[in-house]
Amino acid sequence: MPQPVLWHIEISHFNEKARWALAHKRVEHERRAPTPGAHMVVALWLTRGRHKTFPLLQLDGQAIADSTAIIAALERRFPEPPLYPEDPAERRRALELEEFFDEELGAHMRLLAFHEATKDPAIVERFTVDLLPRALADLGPVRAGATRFFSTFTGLRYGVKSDRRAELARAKILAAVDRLESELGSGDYLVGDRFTVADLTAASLLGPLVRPPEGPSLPPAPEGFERFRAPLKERPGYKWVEEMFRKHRKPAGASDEVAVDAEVPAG
Ligand SMILES: N[C@@H](CCC(=O)N[C@@H](CS)C(=O)NCC(=O)O)C(=O)O
Repeated sequence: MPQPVLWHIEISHFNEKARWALAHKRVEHERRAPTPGAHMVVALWLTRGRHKTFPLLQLDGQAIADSTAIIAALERRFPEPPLYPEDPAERRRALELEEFFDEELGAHMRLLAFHEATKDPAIVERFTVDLLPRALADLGPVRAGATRFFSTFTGLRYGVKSDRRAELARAKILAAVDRLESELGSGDYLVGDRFTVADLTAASLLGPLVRPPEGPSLPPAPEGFERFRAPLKERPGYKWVEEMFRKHRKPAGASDEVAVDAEVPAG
């Protein structure tokens, strides 16, 4: 069987979920990172038009989109070490928490980060340049075009310019931190006494807020985002995310990072 291939976006927290699951299970794999924007064409191509988001995992001849489906497939194919609890009631709860953080936190975190970033041209440029292939990033007109593309794309696709949506995103992130802390109580983990998919999901999706060193490398936080996160640093939920990354985010088992530009893959 060929090695699994993870198609991903380096800075993205939904993508970090899939990378973390692969690392946890020590699955050797290859990684490919097309330029964001172009990634939607790749996703549509690989899934025959069914999905347009990354992460996407090619595993045993199948193209699996969505971080939740990817973790489910990895759990079946590489059961050890498990991310799902064995006990059926605990498993249900872990999957419910995964869904809660996916639906109620993930997109809001992205929206707020982009909302604050698009107010700061220097950060947008730095961010865009990090995403471009090296040879292109050095060309002034390409940088300028890509920076404009980033602002337009995130504005149209995610509505990041809206102050009302940003306000909702702040409320949703705070509600997710509240829920995290109340679910944890005095325990170390969300479900039972072991690290599960629930912990992995909450920690990955809060990653952009906490910016732990073990997580993806991110451009400097925009000023508005920094103002939002600063008072949260003393919260138990924030410290818990730091601890999850420190204890459980093993380095990648990726054998290879293959830079892929806008080309559509074969197969
Ligand atoms: N629920 C999906 C969300 C993934 C997602 O939103 N990925 C973004 C990057 S962070 C993407 O590919 N966006 C393209 C689009 O929304 O069309 C998952 O868990 O994988």
